[in-house]
Amino acid sequence: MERTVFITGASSGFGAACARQFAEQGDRLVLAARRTGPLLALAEELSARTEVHPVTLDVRSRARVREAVEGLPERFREVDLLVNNAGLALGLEPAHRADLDEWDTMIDTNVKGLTYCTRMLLPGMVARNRGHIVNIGSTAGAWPYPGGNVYGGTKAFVEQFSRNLRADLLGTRVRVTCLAPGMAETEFSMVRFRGDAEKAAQVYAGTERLTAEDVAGIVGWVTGLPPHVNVNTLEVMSIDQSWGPFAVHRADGAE
Ligand code: NDP
Ligand code: 8X3
Repeated sequence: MERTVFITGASSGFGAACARQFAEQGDRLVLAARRTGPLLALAEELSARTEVHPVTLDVRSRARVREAVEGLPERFREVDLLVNNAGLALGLEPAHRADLDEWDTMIDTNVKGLTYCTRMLLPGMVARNRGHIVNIGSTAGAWPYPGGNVYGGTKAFVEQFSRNLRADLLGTRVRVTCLAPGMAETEFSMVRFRGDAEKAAQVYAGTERLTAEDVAGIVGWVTGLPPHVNVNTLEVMSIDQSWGPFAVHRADGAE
């Protein structure tokens, strides 16, 4: 059955890869992001396969999210699947040197924006008694690392919010999944390092990292399972990523 899929952060990375994958299946697409150029290019690319409604949207604006949802053309009104993917990390500085404006941006996007999109689209799903929300969390939401401070905090919110949503939705056929990927090569690190391509490249150098297509494939799998199967939380890493030992500070500086 063809579905209507609403993807936030569709202008690059995971969001764009999800859009391409769902277009292959003929799903109708609402593609949202701030950058109109890449959105329109993607909409044009995919329009040969499916119906696409691109919408320039900053998820940090509650009013704009409401307008975007209320302004959906008739054919796109009944959203079956929301991929709450728009998000970002800014900086890797320790908390005592981090930029408070950047902390605000991460909280406003990854936490508040995600809740706005959820709250505006959920009533329709509940009324139709069908739907699926896939929230993109991160390994950073479960596993701390130096400089992860607020970014990791926002992703921990995403994971617990996802579980709490399912608690509220018990008795409905609306599914909620938190997908928590590890390191994946997208524009993510260019954004985190404020356009420093060299630093961004170092993150992935010499590794077989996850790709946006890997993540889209997992979103496709999770949402294609029989409707009574709800994947609550799913953590995924590349084979080249794992945990380290606890860090210990020693007064004598010994390793
Ligand atoms: P990208 O930077 O490639 O994509 C991020 C997307 O989010 C872009 O389309 C961007 O579009 C959009 N976005 C950012 N801010 C806003 C906003 N205020 N309103 C609307 N859209 C916004 O990175 P990824 O594809 O990697 O990131 C997608 C998600 O995956 C994020 O939530 C990220 O935290 C998460 N993630 C990434 C991992 C990785 O290693 N890459 C691992 C785990 C999770 P635009 O700039 O046009 O608005
Ligand atoms: C992105 C993965 O490890 O850079 O969420 O935080 S990480």
